[in-house]
Amino acid sequence: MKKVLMSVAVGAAFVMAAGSASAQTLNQVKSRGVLQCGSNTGLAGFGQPDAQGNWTGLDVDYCRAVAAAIFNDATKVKFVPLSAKDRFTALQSGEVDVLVRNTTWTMSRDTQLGLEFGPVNYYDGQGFMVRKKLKIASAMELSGASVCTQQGTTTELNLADFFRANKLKYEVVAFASSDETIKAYDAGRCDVFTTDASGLYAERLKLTAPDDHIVLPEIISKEPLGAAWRHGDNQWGDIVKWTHYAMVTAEELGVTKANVDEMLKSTNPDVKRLLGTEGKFGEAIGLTNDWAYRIIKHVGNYGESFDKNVGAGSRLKIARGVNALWSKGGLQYAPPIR
Ligand SMILES: N[C@@H](CCC(=O)N[C@@H](CS)C(=O)NCC(=O)O)C(=O)O
Repeated sequence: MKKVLMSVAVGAAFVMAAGSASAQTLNQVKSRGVLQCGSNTGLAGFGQPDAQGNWTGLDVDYCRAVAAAIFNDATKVKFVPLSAKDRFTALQSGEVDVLVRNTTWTMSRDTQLGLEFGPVNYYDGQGFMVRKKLKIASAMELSGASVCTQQGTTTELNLADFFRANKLKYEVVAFASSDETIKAYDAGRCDVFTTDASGLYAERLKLTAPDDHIVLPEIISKEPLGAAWRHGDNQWGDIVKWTHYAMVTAEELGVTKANVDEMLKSTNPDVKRLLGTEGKFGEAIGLTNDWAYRIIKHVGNYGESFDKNVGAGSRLKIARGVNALWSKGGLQYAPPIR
């Protein structure tokens, strides 16, 4: 009996310890009154500021959704632009509360940097872009090419793997920022530009003559892009995770920015649990029970954000593909809210 009580006590202490450590980021964000979100320095569709400093993008919407859930105000976000090399240090040091910056979830990043990775908000893979005039149809024809890429990315590593595995010669021309990389490619300092496929479409828009370039058919890696936060802050992690899942669930249930108020009257139990008209799911993650209502009201569901930022309603016009809902043949799948 004593033994049982002991283990209960140890269990309770553990829960409390985890609870207090975990509430740390949420408390900091609440007392600061603003979420600090690690962002791209400027990648169309994912995260970039306009001339007035208004940020847009799929990653930006994710951060806005977290802010909406906490503050009922999607504008309470400070976007902190981070280069590929600096992004993890900024998160580790506490400069940002969360990193949503087209960042690939890899085992080493997840297990060796004191970080935690969350749901994949965009399933990507690495590709290549070349000038049409080179008349190259496949990456297998790239032997001897010079390749422009960015330091501190998975891109650099995959590039080396691909050329080595296929016994192709190449020369890397690596830069610290995406601007330098794409400018060097545009200026003809390298034959090939490589990054995540989504990034190829986004960066192509910056070229002097975008139509003079083609994206080759090969996708050489898996790039699951998602959010990251500090390891150990589990409650904060729950908020970041469930924000994405709420957006996916809303899409699945047909709850949109436009109809969310109407949906408050829904008798569908799944909709009721999502919007907090039934259950205490928000309180369980340190928020209010209308947390997901706030997300949908201020930001919209996942499909709406995808279409507007990277999909049919955007300049990038990327197909939903593997980022479609699981029920439509894609990989976006949210665990049930119950
Ligand atoms: N997903 C890859 C690549 C991410 C990445 O940093 N891509 C570049 C090229 S598209 C970028 O966004 N650069 C913007 C910057 O450094 O400001 C990773 O996590 O390493």
